[in-house]
This record gives sequence, C-alpha cells and structure tokens, in this order.
Amino acid sequence: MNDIFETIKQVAFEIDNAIKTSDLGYSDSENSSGEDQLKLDVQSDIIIEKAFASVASVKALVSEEKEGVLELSQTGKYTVCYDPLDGSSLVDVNLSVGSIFGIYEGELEGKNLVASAYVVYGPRIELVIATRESAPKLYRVIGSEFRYISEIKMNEKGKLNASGGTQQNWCDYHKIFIDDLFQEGYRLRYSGGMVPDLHQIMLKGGGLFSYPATSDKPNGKLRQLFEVIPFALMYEQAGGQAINHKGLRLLELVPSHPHDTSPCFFGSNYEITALREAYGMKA
Ligand code: P6P
Repeated sequence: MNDIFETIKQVAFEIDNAIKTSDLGYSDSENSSGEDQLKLDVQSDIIIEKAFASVASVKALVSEEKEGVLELSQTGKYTVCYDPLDGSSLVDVNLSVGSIFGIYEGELEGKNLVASAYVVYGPRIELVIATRESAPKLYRVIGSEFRYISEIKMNEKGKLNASGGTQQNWCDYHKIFIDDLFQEGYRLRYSGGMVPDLHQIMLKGGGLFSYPATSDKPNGKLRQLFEVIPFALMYEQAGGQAINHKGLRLLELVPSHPHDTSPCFFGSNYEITALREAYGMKA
C-alpha cells in the first residue's frame, strides 16, 4: 500500500498548487450527488485519476465527482474511493479544505476498508494515514516534503462540538442533545469543511462531530464510501468511536450504491456514550 500513500503525497502538492492558482468558477456540470461542480473539483479529480492510473496495486477508482467505478487494472488489489476536494466551496473564502481517500480490498463496504488517508490544505499541508493495525499518523509538509510528526490519540472526553446539518431540520432529541453539550461548556467548532472539522477534533484531543439525519436529508449528507467510512477508521484507531443514528459502527456500513450517504457521529467515548443515551440506543 505504500505506493498508494506515496501517490497521495504527490497529488497533495498538485492539488494544493491548483487551489492557489486555478480559476474558482463553477463548471457547467454536476457531480453524482447533484451538486454543482467547481472547475477545481473537476481538476482535482483529474489529478488523482491520472496519478493512480499508473499505480500497480490499484484495481479501480470511485470518485465523488463521477458516477460508478473506473476499472484501472485486472491485477490490482485495491479500490481507492476518494473525494478529491471536499468542502471546495470554502476555497473562495480562503478556509481549509481537504481530500479524502478510502482504500478497500474486495467488495466496497466498511469491513473491507483496509486503510484511509486525508490531506488538509490549510496554512500548512498535512496528511493523516490510518490502517487497521495503526493509530492515525500525522505528516506535515516542511520545506518541500512530508515529514512524520506523531501518532494521533484522542482523550476519553473532549471540549469541541461540531454540529452539522441545518438546525431547523434537526429532530427534537438531537437538538436537546446538542444543546446539552453546549450547556456542559463545549465550544462550537464548525467550518462546513468535514476534513478540517474532523482533523481539529482529533488533534485537539476529542469532542463530537455530528451530521445527523434531518427532515431534509433523512439519510444524512456525507457519503459512505469516500467520506464517512474512511473517517470512521481514523476515529476508531485514534481511540474514539464512529456510529450512525441507529448505533451501528460506521465501519459496518454496506452501501448499496457508491454514492450512498449516512447520518454520522464521530467522537470521543464520553460524547458517543452520551449520544447513545440521548438517542435511546442500546449500548
Ligand atoms: P452543511 C462540504 O460540502 C460537506 O460535504 C462536508 O465537507 C461538510 O462537513 C458538510 O458538507 C457541510 O454540510 O450542510 O453543514 O453545509
């Protein structure tokens, strides 16, 4: 899998350059989730597709920006599911964005995720890689290359609360649960970019990120294969938990379509335990 991780490092530099130099306008197309595509979305997707086309261990690609599975090689072992530039609409207000990668072996479902990675394009370029055998490892660009910084471990309880979704469309018990955390003194940290929002909670020791089922999005908004499941591995390997609104581990999700979404909750043990109680889930 190292050839995949080295390729992610390569595309990180190319996409960071594109963010800094490309036209931020909208293309005339939509992605498979019906969202308008920025030219930068399309450009980032092309950068990643081209880079992985020559990686021997990659069998196929699934992109948030395209329908279906792109077969690359009969002899490859892994399918890489990726969101090339998550939160791209934040680039024009100069907020951090990211790329997310899920590396699957076999059928595209949670239990077959063997590793995940994400890149944060912010004041610094950072990369986090997790496997089933390791805690997430943080790398940072220093000079012109990625340097290993540390492993990431979350505390049992955090202080940050990233509460996603349109509040007027939350169900009553979710609103009560979120308000109770704020009454306990949690601080709101939500930029609208999944990658920096989840990165911050992991690096600041913990808390809760939630994107619940809402009346306008009963299946949530975030995509299982290239957003939710990859981050679920990160949070579990960092000592936290990642579940859906029924208490199922997100790493046990079985999407029926590559672009299926799921309500999702990522957090330290204390916050996920409190969520289970608020939602009446079995422990
Ligand atoms: P909302 C960005 O569009 C994104 O897919 C994630 O990066 C982010 O967590 C979420 O949507 C934000 O959605 O509805 O809170 O604006």
